[in-house]
Amino acid sequence: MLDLIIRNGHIVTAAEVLPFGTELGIEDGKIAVIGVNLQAGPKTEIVDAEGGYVTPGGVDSHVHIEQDNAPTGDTWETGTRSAIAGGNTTVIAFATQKREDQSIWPALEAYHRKASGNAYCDYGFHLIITNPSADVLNQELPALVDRGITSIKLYMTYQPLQLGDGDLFRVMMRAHQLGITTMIHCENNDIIEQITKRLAEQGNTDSFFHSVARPQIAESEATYRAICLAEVTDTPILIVHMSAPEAVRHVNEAQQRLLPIHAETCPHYLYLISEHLMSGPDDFDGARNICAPPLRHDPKDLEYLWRGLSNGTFTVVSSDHAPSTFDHPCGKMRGMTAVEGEEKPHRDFRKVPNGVPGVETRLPLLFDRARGHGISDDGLIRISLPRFVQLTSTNPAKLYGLGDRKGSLLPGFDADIVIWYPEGDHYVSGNTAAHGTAPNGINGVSNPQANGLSEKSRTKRFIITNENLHHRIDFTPFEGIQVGNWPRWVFLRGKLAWDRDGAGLMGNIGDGQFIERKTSRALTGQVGQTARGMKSHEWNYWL
Ligand code: DUC
Ligand code: ZN
Repeated sequence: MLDLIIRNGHIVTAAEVLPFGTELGIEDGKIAVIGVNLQAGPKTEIVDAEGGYVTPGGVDSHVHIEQDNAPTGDTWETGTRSAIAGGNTTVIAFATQKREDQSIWPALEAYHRKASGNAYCDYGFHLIITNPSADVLNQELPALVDRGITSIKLYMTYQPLQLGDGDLFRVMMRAHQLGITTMIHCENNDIIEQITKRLAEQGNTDSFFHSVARPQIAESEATYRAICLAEVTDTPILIVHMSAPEAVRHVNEAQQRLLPIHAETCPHYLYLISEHLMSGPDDFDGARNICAPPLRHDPKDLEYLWRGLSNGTFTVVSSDHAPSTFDHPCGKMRGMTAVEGEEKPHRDFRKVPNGVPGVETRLPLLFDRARGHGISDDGLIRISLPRFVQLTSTNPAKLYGLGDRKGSLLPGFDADIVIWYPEGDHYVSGNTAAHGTAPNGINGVSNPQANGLSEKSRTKRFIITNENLHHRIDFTPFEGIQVGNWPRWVFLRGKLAWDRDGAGLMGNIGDGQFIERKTSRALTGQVGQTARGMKSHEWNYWL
């Protein structure tokens, strides 16, 4: 007997938009059947999608939640409720090994403790490795994989986290053996430090100069180096949050040679430019948008990334949700300090925590461009609806070892589902009358904004405003941007977790479960190739 049937929706998969009339049948939290005229039993709840699109729940595979280095950021409670309100049913966050940690386990246990019982959506962890001792690589990493953590992240910048090429090589060789995906933050730290020093000597430390300190070439050089390391160690990598066309060109070239090089970008690199880092004469507002790699200078840079989404260069769009509160002495305003005897406060981008919030806005911002393919009449580059699903859900699930249960609307998969508002002529109203059970509360979460947009929803345009978001951050970098749709209903494993026109958040804190992941699958290129200029037998001498 089906628990739930979703009718009258346009179901979008990673491959196609299914014919209108196709229905989803859900039982015990899983998708049981996809078909037409599904039979309801006496207890089956019917959801009428009213002609709206139906997509898999978002898998945001790059979010920072409650990390030690972001004291003013989101907690697991606030970060995952924001995730759900933006249509995400799974997030993959980070657990960090500190440089002094000889073992990864204490840090990992601590991150588990923070998340357990406090999440509204399902979750996993990537491990950030900063001290790749022989013990960690040989003993602990295989045990980590057995515990369902099958991806690692390495940094080429930030002194407390950065690894040199030798360590990158050693870790990547191990990743190759274990079949796990390595994420890499690619920026050349020395270039950045030298430019930053010179900028400071000339008094150029206002928020805008963050983008000058981290030029495209710093991202591009490190990206090329990471690709070379991946090539010689024959291991799949994902280059996180790419913002520089100069760097993306290296990915393109590597993919043409069928190397397993994956690329990720984020909505802030698709919508914002360095102009958004400028502060006014008396404020430090531009500091809100400080993130690394930085926002780039030219709208053409954004266009290049959109083209990369459309043509398949990028595998994943994540949010890199890494918020810090703006108006807090440990948040973004840490960079603005009063100086005795000086009329104006001193503004210093070097003291500003990097990162912006975005887990809740990722899907609406991408969905807004998910119509057709190529360039539309308004000159904007579009992606297809299936491509939207691939980038935001199916690909991250497959790449990170969730490809047998998340990220696709298929029988046997978790019933993680987003229903969007009907569009155009299909649009009926923003009410929930078609919904079987009346929502009756927010289940313990104070969420006064849940209903805030229901009137606006009738206008078919949604204006992003921080007041209506569910993180605990005092700004969004996307304030004022209009998008054409928003997740109306979100189901987590078959249970209604978000009802935008009803009570908002419907799930309970703790509904989200830690999901053990399998080893990853390369989605681009293939492993088993010999690096350029090497003969295959060379491996035998040193492997
Ligand atoms: N850059 C990072 O490297 N980490 C978090 C946020 C950011 O902008
Ligand atoms: Zn990040």
